[in-house]
Amino acid sequence: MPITPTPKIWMNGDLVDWDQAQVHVLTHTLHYGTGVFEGIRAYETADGPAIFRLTEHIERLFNSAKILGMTIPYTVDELIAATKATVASTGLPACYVRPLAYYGYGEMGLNTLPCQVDVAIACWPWGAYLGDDAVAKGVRMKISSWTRHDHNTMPPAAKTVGNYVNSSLAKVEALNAGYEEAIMLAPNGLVAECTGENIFVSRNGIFLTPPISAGALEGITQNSVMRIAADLGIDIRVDNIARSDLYIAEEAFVCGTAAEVSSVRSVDDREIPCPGPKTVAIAEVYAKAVRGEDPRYRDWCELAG
Ligand code: PPE
Repeated sequence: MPITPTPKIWMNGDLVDWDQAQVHVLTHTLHYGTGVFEGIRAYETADGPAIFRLTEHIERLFNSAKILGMTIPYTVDELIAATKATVASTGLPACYVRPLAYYGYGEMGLNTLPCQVDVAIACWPWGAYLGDDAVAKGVRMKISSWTRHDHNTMPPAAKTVGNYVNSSLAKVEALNAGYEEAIMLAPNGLVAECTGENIFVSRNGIFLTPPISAGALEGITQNSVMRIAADLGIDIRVDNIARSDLYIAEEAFVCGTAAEVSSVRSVDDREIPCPGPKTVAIAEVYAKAVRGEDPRYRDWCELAG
């Protein structure tokens, strides 16, 4: 998806002009994938742009860094303030936000211990991630031939830059095969997640979403959707899902910051009733919650200004 520039990018403490936010080609992370990142959305609200669950996203960035063994040279509060300043500097009512902590220029080789840690935060307008009207139309999905990382290979719970080679392989394979998104299985064959979303499947009236132990990222949208569903009286649980559960699901959806809530229309050409009534109900409340329109979830919206 093409990027539309915004005026400023935050780099190591300063808001610099978009075109000046450059790195050297010998930046360590560019060679070895040794970075951590986040994906956050700011939504238009009556009180100005509000960044959805910003604190949890920045906390997860620090957890990813901890798993990688990287020390970010800022505090959580400093990066929360920096993210708010960056969003405010765009002048946009809504945008996507990408914080990235990476090993910078100055060291080569696999030893990251002497490397300098740089941090950047960029924003740009980003529309529908899995196509317009993804709740009503639904997404055609394919089980990937690529396996999600094993916990002792590349910890899937950390949002590290290098982890996304696996996601890109799966995404491109699915697109080339005529599908819109891929579902990744863990090394033990159970369902893990999608290339950039968590997955929920309804079986026998109960929605299930795979646990971190199955190779899923601890999704902040996943967490939000579980609270919303529970408040709607929908039975929703974290539990393992087998591939066959997908084929005979009563309804299914995927969710993530970029994708929001998107229905699943089919998996490996097995049709799933779409859009499912519970999916629609959850998506409607989620759309209101992120825009500060539901008082029950107002504390999830952190104003940029
Ligand atoms: N799993 C993966 C692998 C993943 O990348 C994401 C977010 C999620 C689950 C959902 O997590 P959360 O956003 O906290 O609900 N994917 C981000 C990156 C997308 C991209 O193309 O870049 C996102 O949605 O921002």
